[in-house]
Amino acid sequence: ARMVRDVDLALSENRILAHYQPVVRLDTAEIVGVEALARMRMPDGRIASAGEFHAAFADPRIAWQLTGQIMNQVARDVRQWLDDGIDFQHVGINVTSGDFLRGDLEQRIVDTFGAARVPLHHIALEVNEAVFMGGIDQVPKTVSALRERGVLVALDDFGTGFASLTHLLSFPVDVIKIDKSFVDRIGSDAASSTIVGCIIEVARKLDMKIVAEGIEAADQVQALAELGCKLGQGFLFSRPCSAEDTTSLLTTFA
Ligand code: G
Ligand code: G
Ligand code: MN
Ligand code: NA
Repeated sequence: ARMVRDVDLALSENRILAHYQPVVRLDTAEIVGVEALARMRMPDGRIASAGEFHAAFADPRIAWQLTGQIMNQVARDVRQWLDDGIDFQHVGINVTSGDFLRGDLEQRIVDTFGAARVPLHHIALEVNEAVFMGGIDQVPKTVSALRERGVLVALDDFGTGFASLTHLLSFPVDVIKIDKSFVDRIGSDAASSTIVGCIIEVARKLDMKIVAEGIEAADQVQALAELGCKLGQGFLFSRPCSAEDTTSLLTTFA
């Protein structure tokens, strides 16, 4: 309850910020996109990461306001990057089940990015496995409607929940994000490498992109590249950073 109150206040005081983590090509470290991650500026000035206030996202009203404010900032920042002539592919936006339950997520995305003249193919909706497999009717419906409009859909945290490779055939997505827990075990655990190798092979056959998450070490890059993974993100390349710092990174490395 305390957490919900803190986030609610931060929302009304414009203290919820979009930070961004680069997604890079593993062979060249060139930035191809970013993932937006919510941050809260605390009354003492410290920046709290989403993990610290994640519990508040379970309140659908909070989740919806947060998604709205993050999308508005993303629209403004992407407009700036496009105006600066920066060549990048997409920005990921995390959404949760509450965002789908309201039924107007599609319209909100169309309106927000339309108003900023941001083409929808620059937007990637990140839906985690639990939400994807949660049996909510609006999820597959909204996902396919948005894909028809050109929005990319990423299956986030792949490998942590119940999504199987079979599900991917019935619920197509554009991007699979391999969870950090697999990336951590690659190299030290032969079974994890085999599983990740299979995911990559199936994704390639289904024409889906693969992004490995939470890369912290150079030997992980090596192992992922050997398995055929082309894209990744993680502290090794860059921590999530402010819109301003992201603009500098994109200007230099995109
Ligand atoms: O950035 P951090 O590691 O603190 O994120 C923790 C969790 O919060 C991750 O699971 C991430 O997907 C989620 N998260 C971060 N930003 C957002 C957001 O804007 N909306 C939603 N729904 N989840 C977010
Ligand atoms: O659930 P989701 O995949 O959206 O969560 C992304 C979260 O992972 C972000 O909050 C981000 O801060 C965190 N993250 C990104 N890269 C790394 C990394 O290399 N190591 C660790 N420990 N966390 C990371
Ligand atoms: Mn994500
Ligand atoms: Na992710």
